[in-house]
Amino acid sequence: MKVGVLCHSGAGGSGVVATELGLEVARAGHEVHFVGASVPFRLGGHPGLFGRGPYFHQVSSYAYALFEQPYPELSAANALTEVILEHDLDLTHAHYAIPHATAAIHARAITGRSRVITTLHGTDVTLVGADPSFLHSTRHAILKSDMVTAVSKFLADQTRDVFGVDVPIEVIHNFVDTDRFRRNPDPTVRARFAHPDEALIVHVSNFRPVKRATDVIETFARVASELPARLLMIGDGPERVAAFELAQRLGVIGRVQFLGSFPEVQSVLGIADLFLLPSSQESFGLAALEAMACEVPVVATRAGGIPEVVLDGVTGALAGVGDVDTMAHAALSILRDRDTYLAMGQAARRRAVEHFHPSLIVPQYLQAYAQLLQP
Ligand code: GMT
Repeated sequence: MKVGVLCHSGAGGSGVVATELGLEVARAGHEVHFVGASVPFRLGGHPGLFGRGPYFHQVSSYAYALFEQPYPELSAANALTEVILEHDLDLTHAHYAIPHATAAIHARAITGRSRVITTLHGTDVTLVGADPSFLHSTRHAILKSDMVTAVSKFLADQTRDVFGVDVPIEVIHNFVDTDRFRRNPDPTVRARFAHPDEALIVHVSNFRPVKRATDVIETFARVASELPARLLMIGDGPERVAAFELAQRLGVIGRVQFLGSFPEVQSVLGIADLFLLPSSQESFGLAALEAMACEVPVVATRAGGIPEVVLDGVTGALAGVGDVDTMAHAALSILRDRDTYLAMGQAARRRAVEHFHPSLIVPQYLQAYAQLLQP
C-alpha cells in the first residue's frame, strides 16, 4: 500500500501516534509519505528504514498581503494533492480532524483518488471541534471520511454525542513500543536527577490548560511535605509559567526541574517512580501508557478515556478532576509501600504489553486500510 499521513508535527500525542504508526506501517513493507509543515517531532531523529522511507514532504505556506491569516488547510490540501499524483497514493490517514481530515477530503475531491481514513484523537472533538467556529467543518470531515477511528471508546461515544452523527467509528487504542519504553536500571542515569532515597515523580505533557499542570505542582507539594521527593516536568506550553510560579510560591521550586520538550522521553520515564496526569480532559493518555510500559504506576484523574488505560488500584490510582488531596494521598500510599509500588509497576508493564503492544494495535490499522481499499 502507498499511504499518505497528515498530522501535527509538534510533541502532542496525535503527532506521536501518527509517527509511530507510520514507522510501523513502513516496517511492514508499505510506502509511507508524511505531509506537513515540518518534520514530525518523533520522526526527526529517526534514521529511516534503509531507503524504504518513511518520506517527508513539506507543506509550504504563501503569505500574501491581502490575506489576513494563513490558510493551512488549503496549503496542506495542495501539497497532499501533489504527493497523491506523484506517488499514486492509495489512501490518506488524517490524524486530528481539523485541518487534516478536511485537507485530505479536499485533496481527494481534487484528485478523484486516495481514500481518507480519519483518526480522532481528543481535543479535535472535545474542545476544538465542539467550538461553534469549527463545529460544522468537523462534522463534515467526520461524515465525509471513508472511515473514522477514535483512540478510545469514550472518544467514539463523545463524537456521536457532540456532532449528533450516527456513523461507524472504530475504536483503536494508542500503542507503545515496549522494547523502547522499559525500565532503565542504570543508577547513574537516575543519580542525575535524584538521590537514591528520593522519590522521582514525572509529568509529561504539552502544558495546555486541559493538562492542569498546576495540579501536578499542588499534588507534588503535598507529597514532598511528607517524604523526600523530586519532580521532573517534561514538555512545554502555555501553562508552564503558571506551574513554575506556583512551585515558587509553594516553596518546592528547588525540588522541581522543568526539562522542556525532547523526543527520547523514555530515558526519563525509565527511571521514574510515579507518573502524574491530572488532566480535566484526556481521550486516552498516551503519556500515561508510555510510563506504564516503564513499570511506573500512574496517579491520574478519571477523565475521559483514562480509565480505559489506567486501572484504579491495579496499575495506579484515579481521582476526580482537581482533587489534588486524593491524588497526593494515593501517591504517598504507593510510594511508602514498596510491595504495592513494585506490584503496581509490574501490573502496569504487563497491561501495556498485553493490551497496547504494537503487534496488537498496528494490525487493526492495517486491516482498516485493507478494508478501505476493497472495491
Ligand atoms: O489534544 C491534545 O491536547 C493533544 C492531543 C494531540 O493531538 O496531540 O492528544 C490527544 O491524542 C493522544 C493520542 O491519541 C491521546 O493519547 C491524548 O489523550 C489526547 N489528548 C487529549 O484528549 C487532551
